[in-house]
Amino acid sequence: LGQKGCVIWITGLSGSGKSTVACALSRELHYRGHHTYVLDGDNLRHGLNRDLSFKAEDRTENIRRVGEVAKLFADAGTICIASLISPYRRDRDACRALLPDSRFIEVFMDLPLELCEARDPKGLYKLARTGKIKGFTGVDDPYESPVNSEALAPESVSIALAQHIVIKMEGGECPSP
Ligand code: GGZ
Repeated sequence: LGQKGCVIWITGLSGSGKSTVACALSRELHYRGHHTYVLDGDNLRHGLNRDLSFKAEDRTENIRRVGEVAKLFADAGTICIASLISPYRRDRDACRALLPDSRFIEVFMDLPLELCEARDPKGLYKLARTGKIKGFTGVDDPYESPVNSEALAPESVSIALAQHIVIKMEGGECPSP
């Protein structure tokens, strides 16, 4: 670690806490002397990916681009934290395939839809339920949960998660986060 970068890919529903964990993780790793950079799906959709919609093929292109950019950061020696819904397993696996095994860590924000919807931090689920947003993930668009992600993370354990990931990367024992 330190010289070699990697990608930490955080996937999960809208409102599951991906950005919060990405931020906490970045701080914790920074505090431990690592270079980090956060690629956040929602932010990137205002710039690099502003030409993309939420239909399936555009989501796939969104993930592909971010996967490639994340790989560039990792190649440059940075720990790149990507937080995107990334709802399709195949797309996430394609990003994983860009990096050597231990250099891609998938973190699943394993929160039930009901909880994400109850939080509804931006009021988007409400809009989706009333038909004002079409094709919203979890409502009328699919989310394929990871089957073998490296970590599960309710956001309350984000610091423990960061430690877990650092230990894993440094090749030590891996206590549960
Ligand atoms: C899902 C949507 C949609 C639809 C707008 N479906 O919680 P947020 O608001 O801040 O983050 C979500 C963000 C998703 O962007 P991603 O690039 O991560 O998505 S994907 O990986 O699927 O390409 C949400 C908002 O955009 N948003 N419309 N229809 N989320």
